[in-house]
Amino acid sequence: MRAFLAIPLPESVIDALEDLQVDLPFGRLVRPENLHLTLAFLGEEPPEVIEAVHEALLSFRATDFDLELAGLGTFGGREPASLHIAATRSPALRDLHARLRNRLHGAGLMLPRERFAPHVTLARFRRNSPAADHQRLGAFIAARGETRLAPFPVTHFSLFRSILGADAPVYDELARYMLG
Ligand code: 2AM
Repeated sequence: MRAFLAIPLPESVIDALEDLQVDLPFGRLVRPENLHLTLAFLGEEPPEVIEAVHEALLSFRATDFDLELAGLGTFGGREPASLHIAATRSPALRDLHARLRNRLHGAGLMLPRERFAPHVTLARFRRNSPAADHQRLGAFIAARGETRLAPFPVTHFSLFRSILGADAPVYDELARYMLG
């Protein structure tokens, strides 16, 4: 089972992100129901491992906090693979991520060592996109890159199953873990 832990977004934030996506010049837009901020990608694991993670998270405690999304960026270097809006760094978010990592480790799941770059992916791009598309994306980021959304309270995070399809992935919320 392919699974991940993520913060779902409130309707008001999804609306604002959709407004931003409308003006994107190219790329595959992430559907509104799929917009989220990943805390930990668990990967493809047997159901027993995901069950163990769930058990370990039932007693997980963390305080609630406000999250701000601000600033557009890309991943993939010179050949961008995706466009995202970043989460403003906050001690609460960093702490939540670090403590989750520890808890997952305790449940037998070692996450790869990589820098936590919290973000919400807005669009994905084909490999070998024409240079003109890169220019249009650059212009979009130059125009809208400073976008800053109103902070919103994070009250919970969720365990999602991801089912990959020919088209967009389908994310099922399997469990919800309250903060605060
Ligand atoms: P992304 O949006 O930056 O691609 C489900 O795939 C979620 O897990 C996405 O938010 C995705 O981030 C994230 N994720 C992190 N690492 C991943 C990986 N190695 N493979 C697929 N998804 C990953």
